Formats: sequence, C-alpha cells, structure tokens
Amino acid sequence: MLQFNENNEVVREEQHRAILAGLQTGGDITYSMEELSGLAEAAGIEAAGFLVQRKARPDAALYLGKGKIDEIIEMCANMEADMVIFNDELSGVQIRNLEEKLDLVIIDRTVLILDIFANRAISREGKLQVELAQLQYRMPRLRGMGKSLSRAGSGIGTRGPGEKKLETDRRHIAGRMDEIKRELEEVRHSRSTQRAKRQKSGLPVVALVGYTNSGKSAIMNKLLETGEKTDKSVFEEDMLFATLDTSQRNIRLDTKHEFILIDTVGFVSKLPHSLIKAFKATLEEVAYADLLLHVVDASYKDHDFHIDVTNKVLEEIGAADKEKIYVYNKMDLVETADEILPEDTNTFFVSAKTGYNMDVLVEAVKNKIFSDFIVARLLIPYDRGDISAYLHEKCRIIKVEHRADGTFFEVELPPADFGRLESYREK
Ligand SMILES: Nc1nc2c(ncn2[C@@H]2O[C@H](COP(=O)(O)OP(=O)(O)OP(=O)(O)O)[C@@H](O)[C@H]2O)c(=O)[nH]1
Ligand SMILES: [Mg+2]
Repeated sequence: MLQFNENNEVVREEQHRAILAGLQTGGDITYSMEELSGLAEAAGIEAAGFLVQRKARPDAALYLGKGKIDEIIEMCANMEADMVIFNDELSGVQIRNLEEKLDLVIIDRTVLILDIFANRAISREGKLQVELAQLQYRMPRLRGMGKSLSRAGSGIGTRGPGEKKLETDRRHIAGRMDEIKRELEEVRHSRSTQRAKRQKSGLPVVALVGYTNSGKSAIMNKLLETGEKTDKSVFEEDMLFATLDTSQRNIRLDTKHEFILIDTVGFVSKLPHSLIKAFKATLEEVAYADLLLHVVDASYKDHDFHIDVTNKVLEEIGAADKEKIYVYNKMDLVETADEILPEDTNTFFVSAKTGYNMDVLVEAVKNKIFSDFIVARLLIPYDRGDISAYLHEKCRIIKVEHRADGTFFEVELPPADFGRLESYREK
C-alpha cells in the first residue's frame, strides 16, 4: 500500500518503474497517456516508457496484439521496468494471459485510480466507498489475479490462487461487501440529517464540480476570503484528486446574502464505473444543489474534452439538468480569452490565483441563487419590533419609513419569508 507523509509525498519502500501501454482505437490518445502518467505519478510510480498501438478494438486475450506484447517485454528489460500499466480496464482473462506472458506486475487504469483514492480517502464514508469499489472490481477478476492487481490485498509476489482458495476468497469478499454496505447505511444516515438541517436553514446551496485539478478548491478558498465570515479553508494542491471528500462551507457575501458552497471530488476520463457507483451517495450532494459551478481549467488547450467528461458524469449521477454556470479558471495562464469561445451567457473567465473577475462571478452567483427573492412592501406595527429587527438583520432593505401606524419597509425577501409575512403587506 502506498503511504503519504504530511506533505502528501509518497513514501514507499520500493519505487516501481512502469511501461505505460495504451490502445488507440479512434482519435489521438497522447493526452490520455499523459494523464495516465500523471495518475502513475500520483500513485508513486515512475513512468519509464510509453507504448501505443493503433487497433480497431482491444484483443480479447491480451488487450494489445502479440507483437506489441513482445515489444513490451523488450522495453521492460531495457528500461529496467518491473510493471506495466494499461490505459483501459482489463478483463480477468486478459490479466491472466498477460501475467503468464509478461511475468511482471500488471495494473490497469482502474486499479491505479482506485489505489490513489484508497490512499487519499480520509473520512469514514470515503474509505468505505473506495473499499467497496475495489472489491467490486476484484470480484469478477479473482481468477486472473496472481501477483498483480492485488496490491491492496495479498501483496505483490504471490502466485495465482488455486480453485479452493478462489472459492474462499469469493465468499470472503462477498461477506465484506455486505458488511461495508451496512456500515455505509449508518454513515449515510448522518449525512441525510446534515442535509435536512441544511434545507431547514433555507440557505441556497451551490456546488463546485469539474475535472480534477481545475481549481475547484482554489475557487472555494477565494470565495471564503471574499466572504464576510471566515471559515476554514480547504486543501488545494497541484495533483490529481486532491479532494476526495465533499466539504461544505458557509459563504456570507454580506449580512443579507449567505449561501452554502460544496466542494466535490474531481472527475477524470474513464473514471471507473465501480467508483462512480460507490461515490454516488457523496456525489448526490451535487444533485441537491440549487446551482452548479462547473469549473474548467482554461489553460489546458483541450478543455472541451474535460467539459464533456464532467457533463457525462453529471448525467450519470442525475445532475445533468441542474442550473449551471461555466467558470473558466486559471485565466492568468491564458494569453487571450479569444481562444475560448463562451458556450453561452452563463460563462465566466476568472483566476482563483489572482482574483481576476471573482467579483463578477460572485455577482452572477448572487443573481442566480437569490433571483427568486421577492420585493415586498410591508407595514410592520411598532409592537412587532422582532420582525423589524429580523428584516434589518437578514434582508436587503430598499426603503424604510417611520409612519404613524408602524414602520414601512420596501424589502427583498426569500419566498419563504414572503409567505410568512404576507399579512403585513401594505394595504
Ligand atoms: N495559475 C493558476 N493556478 C491555479 C488557479 N486556480 C488553481 N490553481 C492551481 O491549480 C492546482 C489545482 O487546484 P485545486 O483547487 O486543488 O483543484 P481541484 O479542482 O480542487 O482539484 P481536485 O481536488 O484534485 O479535483 C493547485 O496547484 C492550484 O494552486 C489559477 O487561477 N491560476
Ligand atoms: Mg479539490
């Protein structure tokens, strides 16, 4: 298992060197391979070399063609690599065959992502979710797993299991999965309590979503700075999957405008399905939000691809139709905004680093989430000083007049307050 020290650097006894192998079935996969290398780095594995094969579809037995496998063997020998990382999820059969042929540690993109998640998860729920995803991945592949793909389990170096051992393993895993599901039920109960509390507070909820490393946490921290109330900042770092657990903060723009901001786990291309499934409950927070801020790294040239990936995951978690603002971040690294064509009027260009246009973004968020506020004309009798005080403290007042029969307010109210105070409307 990978270990991280307090600076989030990987601490490990042995450093693996890997050949990264990918299959190009359609367009260019250079980026996808670079990203795989980034994922390897995040897991503390050094990329020693790359190998890409053009092929209409993966080979059922070996993923790549036989000739390419021979090339890998040669590359590993030349570059002193002890591991091969495949850019797609492998089947049990492929793993078994590859192990036999290569006699090296074999990992696929899914295992890599699950490994990173396993090492970064902090909350009890996060840890349970990742473990469930790992077991879901392993279950149908038990037969294929010898020394590879079992880094979290029996450890590197053990041979493929026998039939009897397989059956015991299967039963053991199924039992553990049930146990985790039960534990998750309990943990989630407290999450729904938290959500109910949030709904009761009546504060609008805004969620940050987007590709990993786009700057969601940085934007959250910037908004915390601009707000009146200083809440604890969240962890931001130049690495994939810096954030794994959703965290929420109250942002009070001014005394009259307060909302809840949720920071979420970043998405990545080919995010393992088992992981999305396992994280569904955490990601549900997004589906409950009133507004999504879809953060895009504008400095990355193919950001449209990131946007597509993010939107697909949003679809999968049932949040595709949410009201959304596109936030192109890291504009300090982009020479001209002309290169980026705005998708619609809900597009903003900011830099969380320099603060560029953050005020414009805040204004837009404000207009969206407080737009259903109603301007009311109320006459509050003098014996209801409590209501007058509430309006002064919580609401944006347009006009106040002291009249013979009470205090007159022209005031902006959230719909719920408007309903409660209806009987005080000026006749
Ligand atoms: N130059 C520049 N760097 C930025 C900006 N915003 C964020 N960054 C950097 O980009 C890196 C990623 O930022 P995070 O806020 O951790 O990104 P994230 O979207 O939360 O990433 P995950 O939690 O991994 O999904 C950090 O090193 C930030 O300091 C920006 O506007 N300009
Ligand atoms: Mg983050």
